[in-house]
Amino acid sequence: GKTRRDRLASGGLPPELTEFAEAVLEGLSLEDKAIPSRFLYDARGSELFEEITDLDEYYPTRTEIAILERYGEDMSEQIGRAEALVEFGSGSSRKTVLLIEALDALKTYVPMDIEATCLAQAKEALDVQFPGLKIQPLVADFTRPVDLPESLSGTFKLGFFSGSTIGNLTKPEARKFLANAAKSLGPGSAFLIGVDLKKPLDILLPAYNDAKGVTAEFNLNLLKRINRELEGTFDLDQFEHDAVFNSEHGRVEMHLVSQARQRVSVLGERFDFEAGERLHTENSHKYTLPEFRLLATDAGWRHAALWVDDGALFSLHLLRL
Ligand code: AVI
Repeated sequence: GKTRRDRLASGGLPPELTEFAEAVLEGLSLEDKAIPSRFLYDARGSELFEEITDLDEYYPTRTEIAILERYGEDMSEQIGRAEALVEFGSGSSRKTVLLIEALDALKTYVPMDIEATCLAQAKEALDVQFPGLKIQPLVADFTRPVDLPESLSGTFKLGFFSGSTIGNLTKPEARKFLANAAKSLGPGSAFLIGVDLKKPLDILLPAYNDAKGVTAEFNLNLLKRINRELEGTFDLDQFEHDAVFNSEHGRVEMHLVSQARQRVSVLGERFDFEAGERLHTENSHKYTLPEFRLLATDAGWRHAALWVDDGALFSLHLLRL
């Protein structure tokens, strides 16, 4: 029989939308409705996430930057004379700049992303600031093993994965990601990775449910995107943002809660929501220091060093192969 993907492909949907369409139709058909969080980041979603990083309640970005500013020299010493910096996901250039400035022997910067536009922006921002640095953007899905440019073979490479984006992966996905990164970077390399820490809920939950409602808008934007791109009929007033801590899995979860019994259609398929029924849209895992150490060593890395802010909100881990 024809798979949903075949039907979508023959239905005249542009190829870049089939992955989204398939994920949404599958996710809404589940007993516990859920859509993978990577689909939160359309142009508007990325803009809203940038806004989130400036919120008073959202401590991770500013804390990670503060750790890089305070300990950059020590990090550089501990890391050693890295010649190439390979960034997983072109993150905020502010963090990258701090790291580049601290690494004295750096010759090449390789920002990696699935989105070519993010990479062009990253290159533009850094070309001017670091004229001596060779910038080699790489369009790749970094959750899989990646072939790095031939010119990097034999050089001392440092991987960088900031922002606790690893927290948006489930534990098995995170382990797989770390193992794949080890394969991509190869023997002798190092990996610097930002990880958000477990903490009291009165700090954790407001970070995902801010007073201004920016996170709510970020979450609801997923429904807007479905309406726009997939002929969705979601009534945005009939869904409410909620963020909860799932202590069994050690993660903050974002949900959209149906405010009434209602029926929604997406690409002509109908989905029913009970009043109070939840659509799960994101996981953001939080680790204790030993939990992350164990995850990294399970994935084949050696844990080499660690930096944490005074409030123990956020951590940066240096791993080696
Ligand atoms: C990108 N990622 C690390 C953010 C987080 O904290 O999990 C995304 C986010 N979701 C809600 N607020 C921020």
